[in-house]
Amino acid sequence: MPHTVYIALGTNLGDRVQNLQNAVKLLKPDVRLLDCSPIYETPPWGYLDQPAFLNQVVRAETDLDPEELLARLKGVEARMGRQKTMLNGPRIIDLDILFYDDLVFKSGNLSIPHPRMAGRAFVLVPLADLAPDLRHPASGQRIEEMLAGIDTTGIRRWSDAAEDCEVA
Ligand code: PH2
Ligand code: MG
Ligand code: MG
Repeated sequence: MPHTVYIALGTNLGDRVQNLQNAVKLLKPDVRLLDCSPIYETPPWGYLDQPAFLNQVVRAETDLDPEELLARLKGVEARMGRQKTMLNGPRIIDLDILFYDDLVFKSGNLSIPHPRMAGRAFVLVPLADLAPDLRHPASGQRIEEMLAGIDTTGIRRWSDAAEDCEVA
């Protein structure tokens, strides 16, 4: 049985729309796209002195296990030329696993669900478009509820829903 996963994409260098599209293409065929959120432009979070991001969330299915999926995401980041810079700094592409079925999992280098998604409007806004009723498997909160208390100042929709989402 394939696993349903949610992946957050972020980029703030170069041709940002192209970066999002390339990342999704490079994930195939191991990671098959089911649906995409609209793209949002979001103010930088964590480290402020850098360009605005484009963020998107996709739902996909895969037969990879969580560690294999992480390795696959890191491989795509590397192929796209991502350089190791500072924490929360500028990047061509960042690919993060948000959810993997309703798995709660922690190893040395991977935590699922993504441990820092709760406070991050740039993740929760697109995720709420895609899956408002999805429940966080540890807290039981729906995504819409997680978003309710969050400051979304400066976030604006960049593209209409999933215009570039080529579902497999
Ligand atoms: N990613 C970060 C740090 N800050 N800010 C925005 N707006 N979007 C991101 O994807 C982002 C960020 C680290 O992964
Ligand atoms: Mg990230
Ligand atoms: Mg990351």
